[in-house]
Amino acid sequence: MKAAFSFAVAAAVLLGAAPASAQFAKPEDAIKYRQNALFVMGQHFGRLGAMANGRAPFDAKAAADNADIVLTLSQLPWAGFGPGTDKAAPTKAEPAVWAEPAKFKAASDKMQAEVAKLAAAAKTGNLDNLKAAFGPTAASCKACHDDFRK
Ligand code: ASC
Repeated sequence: MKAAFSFAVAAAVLLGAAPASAQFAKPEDAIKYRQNALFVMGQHFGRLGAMANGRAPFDAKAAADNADIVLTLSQLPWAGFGPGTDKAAPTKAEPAVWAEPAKFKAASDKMQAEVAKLAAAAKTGNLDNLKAAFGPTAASCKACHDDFRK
């Protein structure tokens, strides 16, 4: 039992340390994965934006639900930017993603931090809180796109 547990922990540690590309059968799959995660995230983020900007009526439950979806999705794309996924399929990702990994990680961390605040704001059920958190989150999306997306 103890040995089996140790083995499981060791396997988990090894898997965690493996390159992100190892999670995908082919580099094209990693590209598709990150693009689709970002696309779905954009759809749900857009619904929040419509409420924050008065283009759609504020619905507190929908806002909280959409923000939670964005929060989950915000954690996914990064595994799809592993080694060898820079040009295996059409992509708008700039070479800087792989040339400046620390800067890219900082940008993705910043976005996830803003999204976490957005989700907390949405849970308050207060439109003003949603509005206040939406702008900085959109700015964190844009900052990453400016530097890392064609
Ligand atoms: C969106 C979306 C993005 C961001 C970005 C913010 O709704 O799909 O990528 O907002 O445009 O500047």
